[in-house]
Amino acid sequence: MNNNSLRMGAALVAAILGMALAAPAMADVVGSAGWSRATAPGAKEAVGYLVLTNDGDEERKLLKITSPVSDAVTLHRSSVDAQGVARMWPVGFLKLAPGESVQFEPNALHVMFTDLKTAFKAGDKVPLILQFDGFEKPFTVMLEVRPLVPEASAADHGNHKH
Ligand SMILES: [Cu+2]
Repeated sequence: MNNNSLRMGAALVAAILGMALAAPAMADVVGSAGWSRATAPGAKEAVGYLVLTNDGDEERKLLKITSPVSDAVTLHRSSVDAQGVARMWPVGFLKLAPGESVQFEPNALHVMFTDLKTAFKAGDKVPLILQFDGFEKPFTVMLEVRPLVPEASAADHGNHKH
């Protein structure tokens, strides 16, 4: 290989890399209607709700969920049984089929912030950063913090034990 072919090889590699990097981001998963609840004094946990919709034609898997307000952001599901006892368990990952929309809500699927770095106050906007497979970059959904209401804690958390 002489210098010229080396240079051409390097140029070709750069072109291929450039094409990969320039591939359009597939913005086919959309997050909307994000909200949360103000935290009680001293509380180290908070909840988050939103709607995720897969507008694309491929299944998308939620790989990672993070937020600057907490180092521990996980997905939970909760339900209330026939005896009125609320239970909650972690959900490892979430898949969205093409066209599928998933609604997070109290007593069902929710985002759980644990070990909060800062209290949530009504009117705050909390960023939730979601990374789906097939996306080069994560995207952010803002959660609008609603006031804490007396009955909310039970509805949001049930008998939540971490
Ligand atoms: Cu939870």
